[in-house]
Amino acid sequence: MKLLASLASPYTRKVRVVLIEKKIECELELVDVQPLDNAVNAHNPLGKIPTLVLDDGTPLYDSRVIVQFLENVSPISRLIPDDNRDRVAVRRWEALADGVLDAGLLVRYESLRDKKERSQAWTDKQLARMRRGMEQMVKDLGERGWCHADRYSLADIAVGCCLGWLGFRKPGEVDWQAEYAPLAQHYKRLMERPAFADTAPQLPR
Ligand SMILES: N[C@@H](CCC(=O)N[C@@H](CS)C(=O)NCC(=O)O)C(=O)O
Repeated sequence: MKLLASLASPYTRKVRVVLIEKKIECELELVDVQPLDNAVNAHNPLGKIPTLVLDDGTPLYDSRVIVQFLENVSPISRLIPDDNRDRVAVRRWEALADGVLDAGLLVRYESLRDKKERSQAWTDKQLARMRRGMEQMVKDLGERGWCHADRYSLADIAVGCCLGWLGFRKPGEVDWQAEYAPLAQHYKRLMERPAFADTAPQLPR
């Protein structure tokens, strides 16, 4: 298996953390998805990473599909519960974390446009979405040590990858560690796990 990846991509980090937790060997191929024509297009019409290419050449995307596949192929470290209500709760956490990330990425992409092409109203809308999402995370996390059912799961992985990227790229200069202290504490706890510490976001090489 080969994972088309970038060391800065938070969705790719989600897959990398799952691979490590489940002790699944996988080659990492670093790609640049910025150019219109890029190496990913041949495998994924959306031209996005992560894309996982299986040994028989079958490409899998996006990160949610890939993590489900990995969960199914290895019984080591169960990250997605079997029970329907528990599973849906974990996947809703993932949807929330990915949604905050989607908004953060839009803020970042907008900030990279020419100044006169930027829309402040658009940026503000995405920032408001990011903040509502993080407020919801704080509420849902409450006093618990883990996002769902007192055990580490894909919910924590998705939230951790989201927070790690927000700290790395700082879209909109939002200081989430100061504004949402319980999330900062949660991220600190996650970074104690080798799977997180070993995949901290890095600038593309
Ligand atoms: N929903 C997708 C999002 C993937 C995504 O947006 N990846 C970014 C990198 S972090 C990307 O490939 N962007 C390239 C582009 O938008 O052109 C997933 O979960 O895999």
